[in-house]
Amino acid sequence: MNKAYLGLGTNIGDREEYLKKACTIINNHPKINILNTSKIYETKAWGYKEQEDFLNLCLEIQTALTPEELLEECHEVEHELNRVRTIRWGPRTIDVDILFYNDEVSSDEHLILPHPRIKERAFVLVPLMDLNKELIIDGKSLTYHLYQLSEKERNEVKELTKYTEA
Ligand code: X6L
Ligand code: MG
Ligand code: MG
Repeated sequence: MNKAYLGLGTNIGDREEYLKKACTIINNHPKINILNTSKIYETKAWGYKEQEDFLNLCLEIQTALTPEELLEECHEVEHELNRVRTIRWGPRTIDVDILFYNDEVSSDEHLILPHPRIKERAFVLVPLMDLNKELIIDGKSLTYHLYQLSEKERNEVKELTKYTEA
């Protein structure tokens, strides 16, 4: 069995519902089991700034799929949840990225492992730290990479708190 980490992001419509549906589709796959789910974070958009805030979370999974098969399943989830690609880095109902697959390192242009941008993105580093504080990228810890980012970037990742009626 293989262990992998996925990153999910959404900023259209009922974002929590999209996260929930994506997790259900992923966990219903006969060759994938979700082992652990991070907290949900509300995050400011990176890349293309003029869009709604995202919800981001990460999953730790166990899978019998190869990295290529897992990537196909990630795309299948995006397809089932009606992701439409218009603006590059623009709004999406769901984005599912493979962050780590065991400790594999690959520079294949279709599937770079670990995900090449993890260390620059607080919206990935913070939820990953919920799951595994021992993960290493380029010889450094997640905490190290997080503190290389500006305080502003770190502060743009907030644990989602639910307001319930008194
Ligand atoms: C300069 C140029 C600096 C581009 C950064 C960063 C581009 C991130 C794309 C960048 C640049 C991305 C999410 C997001 C996107 C998400 C939040 C991307 C791809 N996905 N913002 N922006 N959460 N908060 O999941 O990650 S688009
Ligand atoms: Mg992404
Ligand atoms: Mg993606």
